[in-house]
Amino acid sequence: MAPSLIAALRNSHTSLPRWLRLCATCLALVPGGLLYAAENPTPAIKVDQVGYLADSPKFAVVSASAKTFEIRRSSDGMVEFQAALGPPVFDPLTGDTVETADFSPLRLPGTYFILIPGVGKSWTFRISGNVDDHAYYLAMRAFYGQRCGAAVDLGPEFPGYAHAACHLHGEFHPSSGKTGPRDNLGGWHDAGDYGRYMVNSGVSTGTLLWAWEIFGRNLGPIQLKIPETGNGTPDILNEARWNLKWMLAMQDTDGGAWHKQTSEHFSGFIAPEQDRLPSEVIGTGAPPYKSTCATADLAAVAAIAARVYKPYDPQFAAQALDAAERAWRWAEQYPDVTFRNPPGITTGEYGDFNCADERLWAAVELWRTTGDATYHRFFLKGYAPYLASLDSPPSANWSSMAPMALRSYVLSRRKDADAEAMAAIRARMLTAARAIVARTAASPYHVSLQAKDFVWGSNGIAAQYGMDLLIANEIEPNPDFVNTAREDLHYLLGRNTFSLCWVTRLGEHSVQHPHHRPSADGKQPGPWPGMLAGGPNAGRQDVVLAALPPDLPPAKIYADATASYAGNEIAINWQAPLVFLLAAQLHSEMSADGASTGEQAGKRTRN
Ligand code: G3I
Ligand code: 9MR
Ligand code: ZN
Repeated sequence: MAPSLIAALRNSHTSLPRWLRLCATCLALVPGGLLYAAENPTPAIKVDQVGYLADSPKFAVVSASAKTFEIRRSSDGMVEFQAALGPPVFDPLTGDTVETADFSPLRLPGTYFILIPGVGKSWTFRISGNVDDHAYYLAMRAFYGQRCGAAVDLGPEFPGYAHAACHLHGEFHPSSGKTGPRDNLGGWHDAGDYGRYMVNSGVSTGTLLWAWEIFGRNLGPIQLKIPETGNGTPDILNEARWNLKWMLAMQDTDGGAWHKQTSEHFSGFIAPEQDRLPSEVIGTGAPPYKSTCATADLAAVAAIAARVYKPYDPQFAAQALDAAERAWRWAEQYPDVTFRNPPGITTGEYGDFNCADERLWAAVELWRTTGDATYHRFFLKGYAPYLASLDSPPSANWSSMAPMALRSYVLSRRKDADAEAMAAIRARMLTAARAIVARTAASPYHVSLQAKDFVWGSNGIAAQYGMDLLIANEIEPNPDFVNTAREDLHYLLGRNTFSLCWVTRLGEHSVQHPHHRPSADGKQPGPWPGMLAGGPNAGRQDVVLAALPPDLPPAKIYADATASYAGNEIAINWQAPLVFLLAAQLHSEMSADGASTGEQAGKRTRN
C-alpha cells in the first residue's frame, strides 16, 4: 500500500471503520519497524528534536540530494506522511545546499522521525499541542542551577546534579571604595564562570519579568520544583527574585550600583563550592565607584519588579520601587561613569561606554510603574535618535538597551503616551518585524540570523529575533510574526547545520560539552540540563574556534568543546530570550486564575 494512502487512512479517524485503519497499521509496520529501528540517525536530516506544534508550519531541512521524504511513527515505523522535498538551495551562511521538507499538513500528535531512503533517518521529534512545556521547564530550571550562595539540587530527575552553598567568602575590593567582608546575598552565576555582573543581570532579569508580563497566563501554574514552589508566587517570579535580591544588594547607600561581583580572575574548572577565591564587589576604582550602566539597569529592572511583584508581595514591590528611584537619581547625578576592569581584575568586563540607552530604559520602566511625568518627559526628549536601533537589532544586547526602552514604551499601552512617539515606534517595530519575516522565509534554514549575527552568543541573537517578533505580535497580532519566531526556536533545538540541539539534555542529539564549570568538573555523566550554548562565532576568540579551518562559512564556526568559551559557553542573557520564546509556545488553557498582572489584561493572541 502506498505510504500516502496509509497516512490518509490513519488520519481519517472518524470516516473509516476501525478494522481498515488497523490493517493500514499492520502493513506499515513491516517496512518501518523492522528495517529502520537499528539505523543511526543522520545529521543530514535536520529537525527540531523537541518538536512542532500541531497547528503550526513544520519544516525540516535536508543537506543531501533527494526528492521525497517520509514521516514515520517512531513506535512502529509506520508511515504517516509523505511528500516531495523542495528544490535544492544554496545557503551562504553554512555553505550547505539544502532542501526543505514541509510536513505542515501532518497534525496528528505523536513521536516521529523523518526517513529518506538512501539518506537515512532523522532524530525523533514530537508533534503535539503542548510540545515545548518540558523545554520551558528545563530552561527555567537552568536559572535555579545557576544560583549562587545557596545549595542547589535538581532532585531525582537529575540525581547528583547538586552543589553546596558557594562563594560564601565575599569582600569589598578596593576599587569599590569600601573595605571589609561581604555576605553572599544571592544572584545567579552569569554563565560558565562564577561571576555575577549587574549589566548582564539587568537585561536577563528584565527579559524574564517581561515574559511574565506578556505570557503570565501561560506561566502562572507551571511549577519549577524550586525551594519556593507553592509559596503563592508564580515560580518564574520566585526564580527571578533570587537574582533581584542580589541586584538590589549591589546598590550602595548613595543609590549607585557597583558593576560586578567576581573573583579577581576566573577560577579553574571546579564545582562552585570548591571555588574559594574571594568574591569581590568591584567598582570603578575612583569616586563615585559605581557605574552608570549598572545603576540604570538596576533602576529599570527594579521598576519592573515594583509592578510585577505588587500582587504577591507589596512590601518587596515598594522596596524595589524605592531602589529604582534612588538609582535613577544617582544616574542623573552621574550620567556617564563607565566601567573598565580595574588593575588586577581579569574576569568578564561587560564594559559599555555609553549608558544613555540604559537610562532611557530606566525612564520608561519607571514611567510605566509610577505614571510620573518626569520620567515620561525624559524619554520623549531622548528617544528619537534610537529609533534606528529597531531596524536591525544590535548584536550585543547587554550593552544596547534602546530597543527594550522603545518596545517597553509601546507595550505600556498607557493613555498618557505621546501619540507621535507611539506611532513612530510602532511603525518602526512592525517594519523591522516584517523584514525579519521576509528574510527568514527566504533563508534555506528558515532562520532569522544574518552573516553579521555570527558573533559571540549568536544563539542568543537567534532567540532575540524570536523575542522581537513576539513583541511585535503583541503590538499588532500577526501569525507570520509568531510562526517566524518559532522558526528561530526550531533552529536552536536542532534544525541547524550541525543537527544539534543547542539546549543541554533536550532532544536526542544535544550539546554535550558546554563551557560551564559545574558541568565540566567531572562529577556528572553529562552537562547540567536546560542550558543554551552560545553558538557559532566568526570572531573565533578562543583556541578551539581559532583552530577550525580558515575558510569556514560563519554559521559553521562552532565546536561542541568545553574549551570553546567563545562558542560553547552558556549565559543568562542568552537563556532569558530562550525562555521568552518558549513561554510564548505554552498554552493559556493550562493557566490558573490570577496569573496575569494588571497591564496584560489587554489584547493578546494565543497560538
Ligand atoms: O559586535 C561586534 C561586531 O561588530 C564585530 O564584527 C565582531 C568581531 O568579532 O565583534 C562583535 O563584538 C563582539 C561582542 O561580543 C558581540 O556580542 C566582541 O568582539 C566580543 O568581544 C564580545 O564578547 C563578549 C565577551 O563576553 C567578551 O567580552 C560577549 O558579548 C559577552 O557575552 C561575553 O560575556 C561573558 C562574560 O564576559 C563573562 N561571563 C561569561 C560571558 C559569556 O561568555
Ligand atoms: O572561563 C572563562 C569564561 O567564562 C569567559 O567567558 C571567557 C571570556 O572572558 O574567559 C574564560 O576564561 C578563559 C580566559 O579568558 C583565558 N584563559 C582560559 C580561560 C578558560 O579556560
Ligand atoms: Zn556561587
